[in-house]
Amino acid sequence: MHLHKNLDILFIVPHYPVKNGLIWKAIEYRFHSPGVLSLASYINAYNFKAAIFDCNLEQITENKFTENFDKRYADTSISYFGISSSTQTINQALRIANLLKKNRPEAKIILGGAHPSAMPENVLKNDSVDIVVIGEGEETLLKILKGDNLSNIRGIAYKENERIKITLPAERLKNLDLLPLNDYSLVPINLSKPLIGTYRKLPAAILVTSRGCLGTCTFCSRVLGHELHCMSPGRILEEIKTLYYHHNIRQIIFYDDTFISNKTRIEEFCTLLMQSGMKVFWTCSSRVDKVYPDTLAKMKKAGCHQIMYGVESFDENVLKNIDKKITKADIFYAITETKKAGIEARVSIMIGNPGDTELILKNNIKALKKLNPDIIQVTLTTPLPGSCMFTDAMKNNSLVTCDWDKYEGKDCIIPHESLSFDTMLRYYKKTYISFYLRPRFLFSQIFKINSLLRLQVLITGFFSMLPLLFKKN
Ligand code: B12
Ligand code: SF4
Repeated sequence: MHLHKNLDILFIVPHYPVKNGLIWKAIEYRFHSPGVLSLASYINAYNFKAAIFDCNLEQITENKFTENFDKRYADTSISYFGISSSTQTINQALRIANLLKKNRPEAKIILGGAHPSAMPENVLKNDSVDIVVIGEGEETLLKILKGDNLSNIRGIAYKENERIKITLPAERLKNLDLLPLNDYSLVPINLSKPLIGTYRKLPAAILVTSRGCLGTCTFCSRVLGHELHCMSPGRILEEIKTLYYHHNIRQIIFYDDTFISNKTRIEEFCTLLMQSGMKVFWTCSSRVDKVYPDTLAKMKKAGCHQIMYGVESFDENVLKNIDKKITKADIFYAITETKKAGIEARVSIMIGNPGDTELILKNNIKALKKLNPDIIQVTLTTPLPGSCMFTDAMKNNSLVTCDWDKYEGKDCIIPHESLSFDTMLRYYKKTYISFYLRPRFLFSQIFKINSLLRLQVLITGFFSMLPLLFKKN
């Protein structure tokens, strides 16, 4: 990592503390922020000096922030601080902003990322925040650093004479290949730690190769909007080459919302990766309605070993209510074909969507057992800022709390029309336990043990279930 005496901008990614309870305590993961890395690489390419202080990747908790910040940056002059935040870290991000404003009053503080993009006015109410960047940040931030008049910069919210002004939305970047390659030396990439069960080889890193999603799911916070822009297969390969040859990365976790939405792009990528001779394992996410057996076969050959599918529910009515635009038949087809191709299927399921009943939740468990994916991930429906569900709940005054620390799927945020929160929690545990602790699943896992890593996955997975069995929450 480079330490400079003068920085035009220091990006800060707050630490995301995994709270006690539910299943997350047992299965930790951490990665760099692809958005912040892209911003810093872009800004540096324009001859400004940007650095990243990624407290999440480095596991620097809030109470250790000042000590670590001073150690690195006490003698560095910094013109701008750029803090990236989700809803779950916004309270901490604002406390950090207050601290920096007090100690470095001459520096300007900019916030960006999922939460500030969804709630710019709310974030700007904090006295320490000078500017909020809404949505994709590269071009907007460059204009700020160049000193353009704020009123002429699209895609920001700022204060003028105590009043908050929001400019017109920024135009989206149409060609992601024009962005400079990510400069991975800006982050300690080797500290990345993937979720247990989602990798075959270490070290691992994440990569995002597209921006935006054409989907309209009501629970999803769409930071970069509905337009979908993708890097070309060649560009993806260039990113992987840097990770592979300069940072020794052997596992890539694609964090695109829907990596395989474009059949031609993905197939070309697979061909290029196979021709390159690099031996990398990789995983990605997809919608269930974008699955083709011939593409899956190519993906498997090129090193893909797991696909995460946003299933959410097996009930057609609930799927309609959340505007998922998929059917039960799509789900069964995608998971079956994925397994047939020799790729693991990881499935996400939600509890507490509009229309859910106890019977539906029971049927979801039955369907999961029948379909038998390799990994399931259960979440309690949480209306995240930036999602339609959140906007509707605001309009209807049905939010139980606006304490953002509670928006991590552990607390009741909107009352459900028929299920109590306790019932939802009960089904959360029941889904995990009845899926993972059934003999068929356990036996199949024992037979899959062909390496130390597999054994570790099984043991960690088993122990992560114990709190669900014995603890009240
Ligand atoms: C990769 C990813 C992760 C990674 C990395 C997170 C990170 N710090 O970036 C990991 C796996 C660690 C992660 C974890 C979580 N994530 Co996440 N994650 C994503 C994902 C899939 C892609 C983000 C991404 O890299 N996009 C590509 C880049 C280029 O875009 P970007 O990040 O938005 O960055 C651009 C702009 O936002 C802006 N920008 C961002 N930061 C800043 C800062 C400044 C100063 C400026 C000027 C601009 C700016 O410029 C960037 C470049 O254009 C998004 C979904 C999505 N499509 O956005 C969810 C998403 C961001 N995650 C989400 C959630 C809920 C979580 C978790 C809580 C999940 C969990 N239960 O554990 C945790 C907590 C994260 C945290 N640290 O707070 C939600 C956040 C919703 C919200 N309202 O806050 C999202 C939007 C998913 C969703 N659709 O609901 N996540
Ligand atoms: S849940 Fe997935 S498919 Fe739906 S809008 Fe969000 S990213 Fe797109």
